[in-house]
Amino acid sequence: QHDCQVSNIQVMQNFDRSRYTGRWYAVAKKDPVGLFLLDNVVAQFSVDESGKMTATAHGRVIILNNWEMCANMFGTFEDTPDPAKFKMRYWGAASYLQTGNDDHWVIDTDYDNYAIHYSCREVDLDGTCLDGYSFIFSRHPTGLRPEDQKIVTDKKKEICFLGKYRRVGHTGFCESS
Ligand code: AZE
Repeated sequence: QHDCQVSNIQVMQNFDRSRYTGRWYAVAKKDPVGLFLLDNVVAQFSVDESGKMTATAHGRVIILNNWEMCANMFGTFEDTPDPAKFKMRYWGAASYLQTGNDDHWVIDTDYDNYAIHYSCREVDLDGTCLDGYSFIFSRHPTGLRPEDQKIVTDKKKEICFLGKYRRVGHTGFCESS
């Protein structure tokens, strides 16, 4: 059940995007290769009048060698045949921030407490993920509830990212923007 093949990764069944809306605090992340959000990552998901999912996110970044700032990011989601798998086009409020088009999969969520996100940017020749990232989100800025921790650990294992996460701190760095 976990051979680490990206194509075999199980995602959330019957994903309900409207229940997923609102604020999510990143509590842990697995980084991709290259520049990435460092900490203070908060995402806000919405569903517009036409039913399309959109999101904003902010987080601390360091760009141009040593410039620390809060990155304000936007994302739009393209649906796929699987309701929990999206293509996310994203860009920054400022032009020098990153743009991209990544997979955005919801692996598991209870909508009220935790969510596990997964994105593989590059699949290796053997079908495993060569370059990917993942966020563990909580509805609570204080972190995951103890009862959700085992579920999250099991899912990290299933997506073959166990041991690759770092805790995401929240110091209020991005709260003024
Ligand atoms: C995500 C939540 C949904 C909205 C967005 C997300 C991802 C954002 C990035 C941002 C990277 C910025 C960098 C700037 C220098 C998944 C958190 C947009 C990947 C590296």
